[in-house]
Amino acid sequence: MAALLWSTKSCVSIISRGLRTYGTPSASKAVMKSDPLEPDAPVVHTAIPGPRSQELLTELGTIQNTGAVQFFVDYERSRGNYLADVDGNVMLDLFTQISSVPLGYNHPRLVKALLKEENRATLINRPALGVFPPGDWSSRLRNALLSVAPPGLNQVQTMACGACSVEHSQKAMFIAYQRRQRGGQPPSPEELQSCVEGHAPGSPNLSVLSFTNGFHGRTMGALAVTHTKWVHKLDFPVPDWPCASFPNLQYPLDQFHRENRAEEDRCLDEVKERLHAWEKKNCPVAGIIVEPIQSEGGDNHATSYFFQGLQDIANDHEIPLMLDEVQTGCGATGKFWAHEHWDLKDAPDIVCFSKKMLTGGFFYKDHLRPQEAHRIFNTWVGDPSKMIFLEEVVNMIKEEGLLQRVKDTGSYLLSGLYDMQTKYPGILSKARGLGTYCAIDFKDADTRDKVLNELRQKGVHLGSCGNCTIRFRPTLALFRDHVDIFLDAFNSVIGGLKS
Ligand code: PSZ
Repeated sequence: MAALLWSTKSCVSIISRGLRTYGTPSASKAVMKSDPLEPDAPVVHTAIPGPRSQELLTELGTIQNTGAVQFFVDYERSRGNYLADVDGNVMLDLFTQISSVPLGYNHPRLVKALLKEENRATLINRPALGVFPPGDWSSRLRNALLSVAPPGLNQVQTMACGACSVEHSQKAMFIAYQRRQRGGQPPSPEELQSCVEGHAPGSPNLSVLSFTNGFHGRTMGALAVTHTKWVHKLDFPVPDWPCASFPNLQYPLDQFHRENRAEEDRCLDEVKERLHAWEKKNCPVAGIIVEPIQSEGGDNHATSYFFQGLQDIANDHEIPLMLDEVQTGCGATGKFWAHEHWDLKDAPDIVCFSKKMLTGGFFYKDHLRPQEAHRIFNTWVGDPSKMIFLEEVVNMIKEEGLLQRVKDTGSYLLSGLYDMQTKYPGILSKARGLGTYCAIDFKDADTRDKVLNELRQKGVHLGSCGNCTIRFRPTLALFRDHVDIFLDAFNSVIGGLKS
């Protein structure tokens, strides 16, 4: 059954969109793919979610809230860029588990690594890495993580998930801030006692500066710097920490240079103002956190000028600049780390990762390394089994030149999106992207949601973000042929809206 499904030939015809013709893969043309067993095209038999998904939803609903569940997946039969559901539908997946599948489902390289005898103990046993690491732990860290460390950063800490990585990065900044305040002296007995009770001086009044529309995770420290939807924040107490405006730019960025420069200057001034204001409130800022491209908040970009300016401000105040690359990291922008696009004078102080990196964690500069044991710590502090797969992913990226692939496919996708917004100006706007990390806005949220649903019924799965945006978060192994399948479906859905 699975083999039959995977060999299904494309049934999508070549459609002219008036501006440009996209050829979809057909029996006569070899479909480009990184995994030979990937299907050639979507196959849809039922509505999505189908009857089996509905049944499973009812069953799961007796145990927990299922309001967010879209459909149930058959991970056994999902392959490459295609996600199979439990009703036998196969979708081109441009959202990939909220941006967290680097190579595709059941990639043969990962399956091979899974089956290797020498990996067995690492896959079965999950150690408390901070206290009982396996003998090969530092070589695994070097081969997988350090081989792709952002230039200038040579320290790394693994963690379980994105929020956990952000949370512990914040702690690293607070520890470093207080160490400097003490001028190299050890903490006083009073500090050691008062921190346990949750009072000053051991629990100091410190803050982290973040940005409007930023998203950094749902644990309490990460949530304190998250400013997206009410559903993330309602009912939770948060500290009074400073938040500055993230630039609200016009796209394409290079056509609005003057306006965008003025907007970025305004935001940078706001950052300086907030730093002073919180210093005056006796709640100084210990670090700045920002996403290279705000993702949950709506795929909001800023230019190199903004990030360079932010780094200058952080340096002037002698506080770290922490980049949350949980979603942007691992190649999707066409560089391994999104911040490599900006030509920063110096490396950022901290770079958090998770999602496509398969393990959470953060890279950091020497001066942020805690001096005492057990300061940045928990039971697992990561998972060595993820390092086996990450090493394969990193090797694949290098061997198959996937960053170049992302650039090529991404520029093709973006030009397709430009064409579509020219063709449907009342519906679509603000096509934008770096690599395949692309997005486009709709005239309103209802239209966006309707289009996402109709695309899914045609076997193309995408995600939303912000108020009225769809975002592309495909694997790094996406080819132009996949983009053609999307563009054909997109054109037909949007064309249908108009009539
Ligand atoms: O609804 C949610 O909780 C979602 S939807 C997408 C995310 C979370 N992204 C996670 C994320 C992120 O995009 C950035 C930039 N930083 C931190 C996080 C948190 O990562 P996790 O979800 O692994 O805790």
